[in-house]
Amino acid sequence: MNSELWVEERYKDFYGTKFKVEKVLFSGRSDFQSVDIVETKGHGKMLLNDGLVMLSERDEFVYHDMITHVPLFTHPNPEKVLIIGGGDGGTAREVLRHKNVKKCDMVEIDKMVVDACREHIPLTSEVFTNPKLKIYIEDGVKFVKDTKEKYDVVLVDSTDPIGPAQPLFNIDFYQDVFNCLSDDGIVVSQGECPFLDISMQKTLLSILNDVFKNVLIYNYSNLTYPGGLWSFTYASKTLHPLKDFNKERVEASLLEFKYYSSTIHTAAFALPAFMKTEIAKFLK
Ligand code: AG3
Repeated sequence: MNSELWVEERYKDFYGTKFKVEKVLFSGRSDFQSVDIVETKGHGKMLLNDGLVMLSERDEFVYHDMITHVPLFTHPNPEKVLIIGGGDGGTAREVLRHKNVKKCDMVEIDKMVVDACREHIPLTSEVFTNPKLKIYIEDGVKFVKDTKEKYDVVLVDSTDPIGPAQPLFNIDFYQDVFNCLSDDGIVVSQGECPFLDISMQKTLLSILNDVFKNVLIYNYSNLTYPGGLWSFTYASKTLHPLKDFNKERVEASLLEFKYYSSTIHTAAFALPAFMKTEIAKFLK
């Protein structure tokens, strides 16, 4: 009998990725989803929500660099940042490396994710003690509807468009995001895998198109999400991520990165032909 323990992410009903597990560190079920943290053999600790891989210690830097630094180096002076989701802390950690940022609000619907990551994944959650970070355990959809605050950048660090994150892939949500952004505000959102879910990308881009002036999509490659190539959508009121990007600001920041660079920033917007063909009419 094979006593080895593996965790398998099943993506929809046709694809799976498997990781060898050394130890289960946390396993719970919240009001919203199942939350598991496992120690894997090849990828360090791994967080799964509803059986979908959210992060591994081995490659979380790719996602967190790319969701954060592309908009924060496009905006000339990002002072207020809002994260919707992101309960592991990785996005907040990268946001708060930017010296201009005075305040970062993180709105995570699921307290269990925050608590389990605080206990088991300090690599991302150590930022929770940063005084510039305020964590709201609340529904992000309601938060953006109710807030009177204006943010320079909103980062939608969500799970897939199933389960608790589903309302985040909706036009009402993005209209409220628009309203809580400053006049030169930017929103970047988790945009799924172009190989596996281009129809979801079309939906998200067409919603953004109805609301924002600039709408683009950019890619990054990662190690643990199904399909390897993943994307973020970029939408803004005024600022263009290539035309308004000043790469001197990256060098002047003196920050060091494991994935992002000023060259990657620009290159990430170069789309493979199959993506262009499929989604050209949704880009501005
Ligand atoms: N957010 C989830 C990205 C989507 C992963 N999807 C999947 N494995 N099917 C990542 C949270 C990191 N802060």
